[in-house]
Amino acid sequence: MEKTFQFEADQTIDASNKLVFPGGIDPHVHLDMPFMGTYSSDNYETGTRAALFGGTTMVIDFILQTQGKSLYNALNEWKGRSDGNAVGDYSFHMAVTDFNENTKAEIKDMVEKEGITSFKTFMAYKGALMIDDAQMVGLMNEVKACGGMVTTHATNGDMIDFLVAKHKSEGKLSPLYHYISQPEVTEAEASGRFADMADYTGVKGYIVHLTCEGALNHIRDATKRNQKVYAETCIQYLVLDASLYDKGFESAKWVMSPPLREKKDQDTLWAGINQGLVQVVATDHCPFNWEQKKMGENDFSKIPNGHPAIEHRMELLFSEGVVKNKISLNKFVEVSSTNAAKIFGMYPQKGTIGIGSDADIVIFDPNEKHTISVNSHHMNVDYSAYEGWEITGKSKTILLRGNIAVDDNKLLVNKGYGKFIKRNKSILDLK
Ligand code: DUC
Ligand code: ZN
Ligand code: ZN
Repeated sequence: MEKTFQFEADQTIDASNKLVFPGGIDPHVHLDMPFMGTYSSDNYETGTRAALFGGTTMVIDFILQTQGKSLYNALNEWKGRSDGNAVGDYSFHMAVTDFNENTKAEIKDMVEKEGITSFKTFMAYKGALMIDDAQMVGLMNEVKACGGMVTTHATNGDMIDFLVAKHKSEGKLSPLYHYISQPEVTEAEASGRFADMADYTGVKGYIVHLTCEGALNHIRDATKRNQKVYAETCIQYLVLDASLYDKGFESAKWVMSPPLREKKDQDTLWAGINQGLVQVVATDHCPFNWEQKKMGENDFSKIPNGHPAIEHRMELLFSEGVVKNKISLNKFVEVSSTNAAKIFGMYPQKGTIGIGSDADIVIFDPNEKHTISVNSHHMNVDYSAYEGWEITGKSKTILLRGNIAVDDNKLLVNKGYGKFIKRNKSILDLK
């Protein structure tokens, strides 16, 4: 017999004419991250607060191991910046930048004691973050044995370094050459190589910030041999394109890696979402103030990579995706929340509305129009990458673990309310 539950609510929220969906999960953000000689400008407080205003109730940040040091050393460093500071919920991926016998011995504890079940790798950024293929295969074997997942920034670091050096030697120093130094083939090649290594080792694999047709074709090829490689794109790759690199130094606002691509890649990515090849839309939120971007005024390779988007992901995806009939409302919920919860081992605590779940809920006005601007956003960054964009649809009331966190543009919870979420192993029965 089906059970029925009856509760007397202590508070009733009128959601008539609104949509109600699970709190957004952004599994790719960089808060307070030491990177390229500076720190990303949103910390755990400002970043998770801005996320909440936009309907994202949980983020997953990246711990970066320092080469030569342990994973636990990095975990403690990241806890020092995050503990007690977040407004919204968060978790960590562990980026393994130096895989060796000592690191190998720490993987099991990360999964079983710390609830960190996904391990990020960089196939680029040689000298600081990149691991080679021998380390990659070794890490994959160990992570598979522990029941975790390996994720990757899939671009060919050596090819990119060659192109960066070439352009610099030719005196080509503007932000445009950041884009020209990372052509589609650099991402396609690395994506295919990663998929092949994941297939060989049998580990669960996930490609972060996939941007282009060439890379997506490797995901499609993997499915033909019955291998599921999960793929995430980011909101900017769906709605912005490389014509933004034609603005002189102003283009530094959109210097990120991988760079923005072509219109044809946007079409490919929307199709990839609808075909179930791309399961997640994240942000790679990594903001830098203009003074920080100016570190690369005379040399594109010194521009800190990254752009601000944590606050706008849900509303941009709704406005550009659902309102413009590129994706259905159900697909919107899957790629903005539910799939990330399943892939990263948080379902059904997160990513759904149901009895026993965390009651992370967005009440959303699908008709409200508003304009994105640096003057009204909540991110700690002094420009907007989407200045003047007109949006249809607004996150109005946001509940986090059953409490109203944001109501009509007012924050009702404090720094420290955000909780670290220990994660389980991945559930891979995505529909
Ligand atoms: N790409 C970025 O643009 N920023 C942070 C790291 C990355 O891979
Ligand atoms: Zn990356
Ligand atoms: Zn990133």
